[in-house]
Amino acid sequence: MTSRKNTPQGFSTRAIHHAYDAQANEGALTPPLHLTSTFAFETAEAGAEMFAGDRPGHIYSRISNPTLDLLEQRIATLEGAEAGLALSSGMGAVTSIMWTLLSPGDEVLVDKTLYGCTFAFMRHGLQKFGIIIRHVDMTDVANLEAAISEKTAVVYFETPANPNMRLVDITAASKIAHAHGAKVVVDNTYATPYLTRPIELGADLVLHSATKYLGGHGDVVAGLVAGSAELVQDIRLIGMKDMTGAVMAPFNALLVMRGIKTLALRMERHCSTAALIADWLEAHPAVEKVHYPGLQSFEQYDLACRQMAQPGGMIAFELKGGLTAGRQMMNRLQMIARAVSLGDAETLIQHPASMTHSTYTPEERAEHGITDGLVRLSAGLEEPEDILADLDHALALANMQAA
Ligand code: 7XF
Repeated sequence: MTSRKNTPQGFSTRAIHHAYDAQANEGALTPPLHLTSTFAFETAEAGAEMFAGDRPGHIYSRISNPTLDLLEQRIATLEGAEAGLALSSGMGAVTSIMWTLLSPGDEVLVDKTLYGCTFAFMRHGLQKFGIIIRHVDMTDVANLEAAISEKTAVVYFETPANPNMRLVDITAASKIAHAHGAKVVVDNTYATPYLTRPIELGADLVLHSATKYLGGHGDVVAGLVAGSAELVQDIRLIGMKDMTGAVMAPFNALLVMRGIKTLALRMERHCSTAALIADWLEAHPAVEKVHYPGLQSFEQYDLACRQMAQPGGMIAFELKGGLTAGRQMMNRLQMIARAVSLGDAETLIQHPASMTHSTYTPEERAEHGITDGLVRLSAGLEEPEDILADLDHALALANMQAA
């Protein structure tokens, strides 16, 4: 037998074991919860050296904590990055990154479609402080090439984008950004590192709403960042420590680590169920259009095949009867929850125009491709036939109206 000693461990093995030694922790199989705000210094000099950055160790839990440290190492290995950072929420991650990277006068190029609160932060938050925000349709990287200039400090996008599933070619966008000295920040919440690893494709920073697939059970609000050790350290010590204070609680780090242990298994099921639902919806007479990267009708199907290991668990669709039919359908559902968020065990459905993306004005939504009739579904882990049965029952009314 050949020795497997130096073989890099696979995704799930690292998701379960990386950087933790039970024997160094009294044999505890699961990592200890370091429920402490502060850390005692051995001597006054040792404390001073830690504050000066000349000695490793924990000072205070707004800077670092051993429980968070383990989660940070796990997201780093799964994303193929040097370092990770745990934050209180996805928005804590977005804001801590941007406050760290930007100065007044800098320009940020953001994709056309962003999650509602990210959009609000960019447009109404950052812009108030003299940062220039320009939206670019990055589904065609030629638009990015045409828009970028020496003023561009950051290129920011989600892929797939919330809520309409548009994709951005990470490799091509990173090449263009780097040729102009800009940093690339990718929100990888929808894909997770199981399906897409932006750092390996050239991005500088990846962020997650770990509230979603990484936590996976709808019981925690959390954020994660991964990137180079230098950038992540800046975000920790500038953005998170001094500007947002968006620190993750140690207990939440344990919940996210527990979720990550089963990420691969859950993503397999989310993806296979979503593919079934997308096919079923596309064939339904009441359905106008389905946006799912696994469908051959998806405009960026080729890019999806290149960039995503599988097409993911999120589906957006439009009914022939528009908003009215969508609301009727949602109200007739018996098992599927009418709820925002995504990536939970429960199948969730929501209406972006009046919920997650109500931070856009109607004009902005029209301009950014978020139609009033768009419905978003997060495929859960229930038996696929039960999800289809619920949709079938709920769509019967819409079907009658469309006929
Ligand atoms: O601060 P959060 O953990 O809620 O994460 C913010 C966030 C960042 N990026 C993406 C792609 C997201 O989807 C989110 C949160 N989205 C939820 C949703 O779309 O349902 C929030 C419910 S209003």
